Amino acid sequence: MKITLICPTFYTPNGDLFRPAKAMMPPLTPLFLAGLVPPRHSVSVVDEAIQTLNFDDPVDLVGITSTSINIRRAYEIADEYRRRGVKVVMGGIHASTLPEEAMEHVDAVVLGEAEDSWPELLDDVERGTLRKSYNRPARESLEGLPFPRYDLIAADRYVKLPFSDLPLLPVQTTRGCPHNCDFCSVTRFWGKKIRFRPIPEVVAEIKASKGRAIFFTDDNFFANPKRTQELCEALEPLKIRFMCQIDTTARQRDELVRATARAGCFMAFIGVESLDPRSLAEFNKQFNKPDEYANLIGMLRKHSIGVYASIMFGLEHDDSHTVDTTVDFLIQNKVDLSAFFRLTPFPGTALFERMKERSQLVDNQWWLHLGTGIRSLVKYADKPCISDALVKQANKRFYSIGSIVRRYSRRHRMKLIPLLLNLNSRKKMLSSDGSCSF
Ligand code: B12
Ligand code: SF4
Repeated sequence: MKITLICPTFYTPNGDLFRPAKAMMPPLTPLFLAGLVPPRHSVSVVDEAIQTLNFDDPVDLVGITSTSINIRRAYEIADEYRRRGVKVVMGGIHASTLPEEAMEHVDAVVLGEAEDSWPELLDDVERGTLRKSYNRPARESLEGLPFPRYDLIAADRYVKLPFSDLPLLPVQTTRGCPHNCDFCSVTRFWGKKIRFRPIPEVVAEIKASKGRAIFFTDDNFFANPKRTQELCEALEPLKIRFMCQIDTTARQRDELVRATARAGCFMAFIGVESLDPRSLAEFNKQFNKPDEYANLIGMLRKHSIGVYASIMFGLEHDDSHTVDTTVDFLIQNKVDLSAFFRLTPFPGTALFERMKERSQLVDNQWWLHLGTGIRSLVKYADKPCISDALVKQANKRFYSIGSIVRRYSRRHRMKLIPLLLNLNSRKKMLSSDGSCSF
């Protein structure tokens, strides 16, 4: 069979499809699913953000991965292939959360983790016995997962960092997160219990990829300090540079941060979310302690690890003053990069249920209407929610030339990388009028 695996792009608030000249990183999901396809089939991968889909290319089966951000586009693609008589299947976090909705657009939905159901589905397609849905239990052990097919990426369409011939490559070493922040889909989907891939397999995968720049997609790279320490020791000889995602409790882990830096970490993505304890309480993220953010940032800088802060605006008490206080803090503390998001109630999360119950959703199916004029996804009884305007305000200040210069920290081990990434973010921000990136 000829199989095409697609990661759809998404609609920006301005109604355009997101299509950067170059993307930061190839999507892991289709590469990983391609790795699970038996060699008797031929398989290709399309990252629609940087590649154009040709619906006329002959194909027997199309597999689409979905999030709530790209689902509108995902359904359009599915509808178009089915109109042409091609079988289409879908999986991923959105289709798993709302399988009935997805079934309207595809021949089969794969719920949850697909290590066992995807090969089963492929056999069924060959036999002509495709079912409407597949839902095999998640594997307890992550031993023996196939390596993602990094050979299938259009490498020249991604930003290259100066120290690597290949783009930043996504690698997953764990699944699950022990926390349960109420806006996040992770714990519900992957579970609270962390499952680990064997370290030798992670090392072998990185070696086989030939990548020197890695993004560890684990939700929480520090979730199990002992294991992270071991992983870092095993990574050190590979001489890679990597980014990872950690939570703010890293402030208590100086030794681990040191080991992570030695292993090659140059940037940590951190779910800071807010400086306001009221927001953190609403998000069920009280383990974030705003009083200790500065220490954490200082500690990471001491070890030459850059900070990429993720911030969210749009709760009822957020206003333009909140943005100013937050951006002042980020500039004063020389935070290297920030992603500002509008409050987004993803279906299946506690946040979504709460806002729905309080009639605070602008649209109960906002994901189907992204890019059709919706600016903020939530509303409040006595005032409009201005999250989109707050995001714009934050982007404009944080990515102003003055701010970039003030934040530029010579102690950073990769010196030029934060500067390049800032200029890239500034370019993106200017071309999108500072709006949220989805
Ligand atoms: C790494 C990551 C990123 C990276 C992307 C890296 C990359 N290029 O690969 C970056 C940092 C760029 C990113 C950005 C964003 N992300 Co993100 N990201 C993740 C993260 C941590 C891991 C994704 C991953 O690689 N998983 C590994 C793969 C193998 O797992 P998987 O996709 O779930 O696939 C498995 C199954 O779902 C299934 N499957 C999936 N698709 C299909 C398709 C078929 C046909 C089949 C058979 C099976 C199948 O099979 C796979 C194997 O079991 C997830 C959280 C998580 N743990 O999943 C969030 C997550 C996907 N991101 C999320 C969000 C919201 C975003 C952003 C909008 C920013 C934000 N607000 O946080 C942006 C949007 C980017 C975009 N263009 O869409 C949300 C999505 C929520 C939702 N309901 O849609 C998640 C779930 C995190 C969360 N907070 O809840 N992200
Ligand atoms: S936001 Fe981060 S820390 Fe919170 S549940 Fe999601 S992955 Fe875990």
